[in-house]
This record gives sequence, C-alpha cells and structure tokens, in this order.
Amino acid sequence: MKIALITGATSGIGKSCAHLFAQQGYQLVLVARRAEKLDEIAKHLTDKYGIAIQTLIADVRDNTVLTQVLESLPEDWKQVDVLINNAGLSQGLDPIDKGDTNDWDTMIDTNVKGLLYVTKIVSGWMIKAKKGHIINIGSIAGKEVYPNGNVYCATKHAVDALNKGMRMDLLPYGIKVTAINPGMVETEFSVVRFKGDEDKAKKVYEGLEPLLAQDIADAIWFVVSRPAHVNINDMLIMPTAQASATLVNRKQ
Ligand code: NDP
Ligand code: 8X3
Repeated sequence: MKIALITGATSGIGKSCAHLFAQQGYQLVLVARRAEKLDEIAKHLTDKYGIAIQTLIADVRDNTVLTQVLESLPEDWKQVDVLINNAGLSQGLDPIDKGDTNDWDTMIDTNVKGLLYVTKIVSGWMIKAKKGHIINIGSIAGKEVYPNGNVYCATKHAVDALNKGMRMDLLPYGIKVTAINPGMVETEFSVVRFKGDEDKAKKVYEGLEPLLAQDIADAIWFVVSRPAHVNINDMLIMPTAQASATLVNRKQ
C-alpha cells in the first residue's frame, strides 16, 4: 500500500489529487486549515474507495504546530511515497508601491516557507526509506512575471529554484523531484486572491476555458506513474486559450 501526503487538500488542485490518488488505492495524509471541509472530504473518500486517511489540521506557516502534527503520525504512516507540496495562495494584485505588506508576508510564509517546513520533515522520512517522489506545485508565475504579480511571482520563482535545489540534494537517495507549473486553473484561487470578491474572481476566467483542477491532478498522476528510472523534472501546463502569463484568447 502506497502513501501520498497532500498539502492544501480542502480545495482545487489538492482536493482533486486526493480524489485521484484515493481512486488509485493510495492511503492519504491530508493537510489543510479548514477542519470541517477536510473531514468531509476524508469521509467521502474513505466511504467511496475504502482507503485509510489521516487528516492533519495545520497551517503550513506554523512550523511548531506543523512539526508536531506531522511527527505525531504513526511510524508506518511516515513511509510517504509521494509528497504533493500544493498549499499556496495569492493575496492581492497591486503595483509594488501599493501592495499590502501583510499580503506579502502571507504569500511568502505560505508558498515558500510553508513548503520548506513540510519538505524538511517529509524528505527526512524519504531519505530514511531511500524512496519517494516530491511534487512541487509552481506556476506559470514561476516562469514569467506579470504586472502587479510581483510578490506572488517571486514566491513561485522561489518554488522553481527550490524544485531544482531539492532534486540535487536528494539525488543520492533516489528521491524524485518534479515541478508542476499550471497556467490558469479555475479553483478558489482567484476568490482567495481577491479576498472573497466572487464577481472579480469570475472575470479572470470570462470568455475562455481555463484548466480544471482535475487536469492538473491527471498530469501529476502521469508523472507519479512513470517507471522507477524516469523522472519528469518540470511540466508547464496551460489552457489552450492561454499562451503566456498575460496573453489569453477571450471570446467576446
Ligand atoms: P485553492 O484556493 O482552491 O486551494 C488552495 C489550498 O491550499 C486549499 O486547500 C487551502 O486550504 C490550502 N492552503 C492555503 N493556505 C494554507 C496554509 N497556510 N496552510 C495549509 N493549507 C493552506 O487554490 P488552487 O487549488 O488553485 O491552488 C493550489 C496551488 O496551485 C497553489 O500553490 C497555487 O499557487 C497553485 N497554482 C494555482 C493556479 C490557479 O490558476 N488556480 C495556477 C498555478 C499554480 P485551507 O484554506 O483549508 O487551509
Ligand atoms: C496562478 C496563475 O498566473 O494567474 O499561479 O497567477 S496566475
């Protein structure tokens, strides 16, 4: 029985990955802050697929609590085969002189430091087990920068660099490291970016067909299901209607 640990499993890409890996018979460790949503998803997946699930309510920014909940897992649950570093968010879309520094802290603390805290612990387990695959969810925003995307883009560029660095550091242990970099995916992402303004969030995807969370989960499954000697370093996945971070084909 294989184990996947997914951060940010209550919504969007993380939730779709939880479904797909459950369907494939994996046991799951699901991490997020919203306890009720996480329990609901875990119950649904357990009922549907008969798999075992551990839910960990934690904010990836809080290294103390995070370490405590991860280390409290039973030893056999620390044999993690796949870590999906997915928890992340954008806050605001403002020019550099107008950005809210609290938003900057939230993005840096979640997308960069949170990803690092989780990786430090789980990669330690993988090194002991001499196996594992780390999937880092980056973004087109980690390959390009767009106006007003400043800090969010910087965090995803950091994920891009960390993805490369991890692969080097974990090479001696046979641990695979892959970056999955999506373009526009319609999830709660824009609602969170615009702090609950659903109308503003909807406009982001107006007139084009964005990716679905399921499309990204499918790509992750492809990457994870390659033979042992094959590692996919990096994947950039865009909607057909999006050619770059800023160039989209909207139907009027
Ligand atoms: P969603 O907002 O739908 O999901 C984000 C998930 O992250 C939620 O489950 C949320 O759970 C969790 N999360 C956020 N902050 C924390 C935290 N501090 N601690 C623990 N969990 C947290 O967005 P997506 O599914 O779209 O985003 C997933 C990843 O994909 C992010 O890293 C995002 O940057 C990236 N991405 C998204 C794109 C898009 O267009 N949607 C494109 C490219 C990359 P909870 O609130 O319960 O804690
Ligand atoms: C999310 C994609 O470019 O819309 O990472 O910010 S973007």
